[in-house]
Amino acid sequence: MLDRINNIQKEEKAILVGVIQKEQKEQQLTEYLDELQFLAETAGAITMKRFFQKLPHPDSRTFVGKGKLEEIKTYLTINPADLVIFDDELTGAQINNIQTELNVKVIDRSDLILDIFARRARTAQARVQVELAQYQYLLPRLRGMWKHLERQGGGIGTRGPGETEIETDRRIIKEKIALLRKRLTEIDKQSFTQRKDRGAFIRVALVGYTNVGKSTLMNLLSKSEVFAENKLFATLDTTTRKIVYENTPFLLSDTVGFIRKLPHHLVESFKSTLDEVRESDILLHVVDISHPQYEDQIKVVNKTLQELKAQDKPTIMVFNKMDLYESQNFDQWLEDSVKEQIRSEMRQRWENETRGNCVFVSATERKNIDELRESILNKVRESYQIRYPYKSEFFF
Ligand SMILES: Nc1nc2c(ncn2[C@@H]2O[C@H](COP(=O)(O)OP(=O)(O)OP(=O)(O)O)[C@@H](O)[C@H]2O)c(=O)[nH]1
Ligand SMILES: [Mg+2]
Repeated sequence: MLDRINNIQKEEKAILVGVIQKEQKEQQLTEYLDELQFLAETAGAITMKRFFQKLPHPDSRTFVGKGKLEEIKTYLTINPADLVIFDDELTGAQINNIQTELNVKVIDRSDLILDIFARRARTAQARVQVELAQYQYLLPRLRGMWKHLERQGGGIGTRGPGETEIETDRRIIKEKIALLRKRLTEIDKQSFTQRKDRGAFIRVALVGYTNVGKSTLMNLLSKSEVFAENKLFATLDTTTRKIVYENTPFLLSDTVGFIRKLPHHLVESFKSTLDEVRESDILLHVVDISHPQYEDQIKVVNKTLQELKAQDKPTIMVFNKMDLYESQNFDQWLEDSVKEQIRSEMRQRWENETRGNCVFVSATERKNIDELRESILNKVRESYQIRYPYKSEFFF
C-alpha cells in the first residue's frame, strides 16, 4: 500500500475525469480539466481522453455514476491507459472501488499535486514537507484501500490478513509522520533564526497562482537566476534577495505558487515555507492576465492568503503577461486608439478595485517594469516610515 507514494512514471498514458454540479457551466469544467491536464503533463503523463459528468452530488461509492464508469471501462478495453486521474479528492473506498472496476491505477488531483511537489522538492525542508503531506494524505485512506483484500481474507468477525496489514501500515505511517514532524521542527528552528537576522529590513513577497510569472519577475527585479519554467510549481522553495532602489533597501522573496483545491495537508506542511508570506510587510500579488480564468485565480489566491492570515497586508496587484493578453485579444487590424481604449478601461476597472494599487506589466518583454519598481519603492518607503517614523533615510 505504501507504494502509492511512488511517482508517476514518465510518458504514462492518462485519462482525466471531472464532475460538475448542475448549476456549474460546462465551460468551467473544460477549464478545470485544462488545468488538470497541465498538472498531468507537468507530472510527465500524456492525456488520452477526458470524461466528464454532470451530477447533483458525487456518487459515494465510485464518484461518477455507474453508467459513466462503464463508459470509461469500455474505452479502456479498446485504448489501454496507465492511470485514471480524477479532478476531485477521492476517499480511500472510492479509489479502491474504481480501481477494482477499471483494473487500472486511480489517483486524484491531490495525489497528482503531491506527486509534482515530490518531484520538484530540492531542499531538505521541501522534501520533508512534501513527504509529511503525502503520509498525512494516505493515513485516512488506508482502510478503504485495503477493504477488498480484507473481504477476500477473513470472514465476519475474524481478523483477516488485511486487518493486520492495515494496522502494520498505519503504525509505520504514524511513526514516519512523527519523525518527519520532528525533523521539520528542527529545520524550522534554523530558518527562523535566519529570518530573524533580516528584522530591520522591510520584506516584500511575490505571491500568486502557479505559473503566473513570479520567478520571472523575481529575476527581473533582483537580477538573480531563479528557476522559471512553463510548468506548474516550478518553485517550491522560497528565495530571498536583498534589493536596493534609490538608496532604499528591502528584501524580495519568491514563493511557492497557489492553485485551486490545493491539498489541505500540503498548505499545512508548507506552513514554514509560507511563513515568508505571513511575515512579509508587503505583497506583490502577481496575476496572469492572459489566462481565461484569471479572476478565479485571484479569488483562489485571496482565499489562501486568508487561510495564512496574510490578507490584510499592503498589496500591489501586478497584472503580468500583458503581451500575451494583447496577442490573444487584439486583432491585428484593430486600430491603436481602440486598443488604447480597451487597455484604459481595464486599467480603470482594476484601479477602482485595488484603490490604485495595480500595475500592468510584461515580465518577458520588460514592459512597464519601471512603473512597477516605482510602485514597490513607494510602498517600501511608506512601510519604513511607519516602522521608523523618526528616520528620514534608510541605510543599513
Ligand atoms: N508571454 C509571457 N510569458 C511570461 C511572462 N512572464 C512569465 N512568463 C512565462 O510564464 C511561465 C511561468 O513563469 P514563472 O516565472 O516560472 O512562473 P511562477 O509564477 O514562478 O510559477 P511557479 O513557480 O510554477 O508557481 C514561464 O514560461 C515564463 O517564461 C510574460 O510577461 N509574458
Ligand atoms: Mg516560480
